[in-house]
Amino acid sequence: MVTRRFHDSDPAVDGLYSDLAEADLQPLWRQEGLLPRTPNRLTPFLWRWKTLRDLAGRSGELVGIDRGGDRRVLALAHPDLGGLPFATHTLWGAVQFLGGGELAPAHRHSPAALRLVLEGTGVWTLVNGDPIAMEPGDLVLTPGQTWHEHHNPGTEPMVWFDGLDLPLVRNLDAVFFEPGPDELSDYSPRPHSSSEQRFSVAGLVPVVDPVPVEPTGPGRFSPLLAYRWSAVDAALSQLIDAGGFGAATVRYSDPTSGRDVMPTLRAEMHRMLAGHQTPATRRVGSGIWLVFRGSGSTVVDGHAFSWSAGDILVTPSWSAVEHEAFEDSDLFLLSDEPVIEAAGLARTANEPTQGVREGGLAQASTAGS
Ligand code: 1HN
Repeated sequence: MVTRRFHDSDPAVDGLYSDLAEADLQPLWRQEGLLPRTPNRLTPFLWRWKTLRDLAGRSGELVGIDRGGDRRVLALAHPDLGGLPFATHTLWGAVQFLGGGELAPAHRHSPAALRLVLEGTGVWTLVNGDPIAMEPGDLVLTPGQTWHEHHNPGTEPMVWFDGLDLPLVRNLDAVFFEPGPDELSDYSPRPHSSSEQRFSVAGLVPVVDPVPVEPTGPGRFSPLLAYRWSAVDAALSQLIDAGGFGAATVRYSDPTSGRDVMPTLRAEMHRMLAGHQTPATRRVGSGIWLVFRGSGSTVVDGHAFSWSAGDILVTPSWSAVEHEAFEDSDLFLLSDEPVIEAAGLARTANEPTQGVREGGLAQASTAGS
């Protein structure tokens, strides 16, 4: 058969296009932007701590915890994502406010979550019945399908960062959610969670027979559910002393396998001493940088963002990212890199330093600056 070649001016082509649309079909040759040369679906964006803290505090005064979702959570809603409450295409980022005397009741869901405590003291998160104390700088995991609830027995609020893989899991249409029982759980605060009692000595993991099977399958997430700031701080100080070049990074990992804490989420703490500047690097996958301590500036694809403690910066997939610390600084990074790696999509590249030229760069987008 001979293919009849259409020209765009041919009226038959218009007929073809409307018949295709009628049949819920789209020709590849009319798609634009489906296959960009490099990832390009997001721009960098920064939220300021002052805005986040003020609005979280006002929410605490005005809105009870039982108003849907059982959590007082302000989601980072990236303006590129069409009004969705998502920080990137794969990552949820938020600040959560739990006032003195409040309880965020038990539930569980398939999306995996972690928290990094920013302010307050004395809160307990029960994870599958194990009471985990939360203090500033601590990282606490609530892996997919684990029951979790938060208790604030004190009088002062606690504010923490929530990171989840919810956008990814939602796009995979794999979200399950279950509210907990109506009865309140009873818990006795303990100096160490049972997860830390068993798994917090580096290099030593308990031998148990038979191996318990976790609800989501063995080895799918870290059995150590809390990573204490004192340990992270000490590890970073030692690395800086050993390396002698003013910067060090630790990755939070599953002590039984060395893998990431959860299948979809990577968590790291990056320390830079005052004056340190990192090379400009690109990597596939998006990231949320939370400034835990210090101040500095990050150039993302030529846009300069200045930051200080509590600010949150989103870096898109394949953007060139370059940090400079003005004071000694600690940046927490949440990324989707385990998914990128599992899918065989990982790539990195080093770029020439972009530099921050006075007035030479657009001040990039920020919320509430
Ligand atoms: C969730 O369960 C918590 O348990 C926080 O603290 C944020 C965001 C989306 C979906 C579930 C929590 C959440 C969440």
